[in-house]
Parts: sequence; structure tokens; C-alpha cells
Amino acid sequence: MNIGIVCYPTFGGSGVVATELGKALAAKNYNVHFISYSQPARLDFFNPNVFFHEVSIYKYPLFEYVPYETILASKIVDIVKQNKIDILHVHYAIPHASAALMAKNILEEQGIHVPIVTTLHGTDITLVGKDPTFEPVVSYSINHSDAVTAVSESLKRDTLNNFHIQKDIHVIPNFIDFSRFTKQKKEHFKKAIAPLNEKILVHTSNFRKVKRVEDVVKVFALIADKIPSKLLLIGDGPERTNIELLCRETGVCDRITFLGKQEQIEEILSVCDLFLLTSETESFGLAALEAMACEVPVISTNTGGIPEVNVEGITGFLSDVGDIESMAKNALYILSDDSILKTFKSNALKQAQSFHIDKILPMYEEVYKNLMKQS
Ligand code: GMT
Repeated sequence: MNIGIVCYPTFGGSGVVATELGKALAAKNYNVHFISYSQPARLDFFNPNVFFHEVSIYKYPLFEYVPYETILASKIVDIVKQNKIDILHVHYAIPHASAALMAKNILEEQGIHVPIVTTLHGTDITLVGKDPTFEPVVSYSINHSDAVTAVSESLKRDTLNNFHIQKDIHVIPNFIDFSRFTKQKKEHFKKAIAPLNEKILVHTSNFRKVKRVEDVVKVFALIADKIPSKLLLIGDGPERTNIELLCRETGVCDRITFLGKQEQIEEILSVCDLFLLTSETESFGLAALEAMACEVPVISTNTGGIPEVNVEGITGFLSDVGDIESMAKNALYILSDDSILKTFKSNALKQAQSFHIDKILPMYEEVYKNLMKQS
């Protein structure tokens, strides 16, 4: 089967899920054609079943804003025809689902039928998509996709609450490829980061406002006041400067390291003791799941789909958004006793195993096969 995957190429979130899904499908002998405006971050290897098609941005003086959706739709038409694409799977509704629908209609007129699967990831529904600027197009795109999936029960509920939906939404959770995300022996990393055997806390994100990274720093300041510890901040984004200023103000700058964007995140997670996720909204929290796969328990907010991943009192703890004291108290409970920490670490791994790619991939295959039967 030939599958087209339309996604963002960026680190984290929907782009990572799309890329990992494509890689896994290619390993099962599907031909996978990625369509994006640049090479997805984790698509940095050779596989004879994987193809990448770049959407080249056409610049013209009249276009203050390049009409990306139109360019993407035209590219999809071309790729579907040239590569006999059987299924087009788009990740993140805006503008991928509407561009795919436009392409589908054009192809239909030429006698080519290509079913569209739209996977909703989070901010395409919760933050950006429900804004009146996008809502009618997002509602239309969901209703006219041939199949729709959401990465958590919570995201499905949000979609039904915020949009006028007549379509069935299948929940297919995000997944972990354990051949990559597994605890590795990296003692030299640990020694370099925490030479006095301090506890190592970590946060990874795109440093957008929705992540409330300032809360990570505030929680860490309360923890560092009580036990020797270090904080690694991985990623980059618009809030980075504000976070750096806050680090200085709170006086914990010397114990915080900004690592920027990291490719081999699993190597760093392997030496960490606790993951902090303080988001305002989070449809799933893939970053937390990746940490758990590397045996790192999670202190998080209880928003969106996070409770479907992080289990209260088992793999970590969940607090209300902004409740810094509660998050710090829970973190100290886990970190203060090595036997408690060990239990949480092993629980985190066990819970992550329920999201093993081998369990989740067949759910997507089932969706594809049902659509093929109907075609
Ligand atoms: O905002 C982000 O974190 C990126 C965003 C995306 O769609 O690119 O991530 C969303 O999708 C991820 C993969 O399904 C989920 O794990 C994240 O929870 C979700 N982010 C939010 O809901 C804020």
C-alpha cells in the first residue's frame, strides 16, 4: 500500500508522531511518502520504502503571506498521481486537512479517488482551531475527512464540544518505539551533569506560552531549596528569553542548564530522575510518555489528556494548572526516598509499555484497511 503523510517537519508534537508512524509503516513494507515544507526532524536515515517530497514555497511580490494551503494542495495532487497513493494521512488539521480535501476534490474530477485520514493532535483543536478565525474550516475538514482520529479521549471530547461534528472520531493514542526510547547506560552524562550525585529534573518542550515553562522553574526553585538537584531545560521557542530572566530572578540559575534542541533526547532522559510538565493544556503529552519509557516519573498538571498517560500516585502526580506548591511537594515526596523513586521509575516504564508501537500501529492499519475496503 502507498501512503502519503502530510505533516509539520518540526521537533516535537504532531511532526514527531507522523514521522515515527511513517517509519514504522515503512518497516512493515508500506511505501510511505512524506509531504512537508522541509525534511521532518526525525527523518534522517535511508530506507528504500520512505520518500520525502518538499513543498517548495513560491514567492511573489504580491503575496505578503504565501498561500501555503494552495501550494500544498497542488503538491498533494501531483504526489498522489505520480506515486499512486492509496491513502492520504494528514497530521494536524490546520491547514493540512483542508488542503487535502481540496486535492481530493481535484483528483476526484480526474477519476482518482484517495481517502483522507485526519489525525487531530491538540492545539489544532484546543487553542488555535476553535478560534473563530479557523473554526468553520476545521469543522468542515473534520466532517468531510474519510476517517478522523484523535490522540486521546480528552481531545475527542474537546473536538465534539468545540466544533459541529457529525463524524465518528477514533481515539488512537500516541505510541513509543522502544527500540529507541529505552533507558541507556550513560553514567558519564550523569557525572557531568550532577557530579555530586544531585537529582536530575528535566523538561522538554517548544517553549510556547501554553507550556508554562515559568512554572517549571518555580517548581524547581522550591525543590532545589530542599534537596541538591539540577534542572535540564531542553528545547527552544518564543518564551526562552523570559525563562532565562526568571531563572536569574529566582537565584537558581547555577543549577539550570539550557540544552537547546536535542536530537538524541533518549540519551539525556536516561540519566534523569523526574520529568516536569506544567502545561496549561496538553492533548496527550508525548514528551512525558517518552520520559516514562526511559524510566522517568512525571510531575504534571491534570489538564487535557495528561491523566490518560500519567497515573496519579503510580507513575507520578498530577496537580491543578499553576499549583506550584503542590507540584513541588509531590516532587519532593518522590525524590526524597530512593526506594520510592525506584518504584515510580519502574511504574513509569510499565505504563509506557502499554503505549508500545506494536500495540498502536495496528489501530492505524485497521483504519486504512477499512477505508480501502470502502473504496
Ligand atoms: O504544542 C505542541 O506541543 C505541539 C503540538 C503539535 O500538534 O505539534 O503537540 C500536540 O500534539 C502532540 C502529539 O500528538 C501531543 O503529545 C501534545 O500534547 C499536543 N500539544 C498540546 O496539546 C499543547
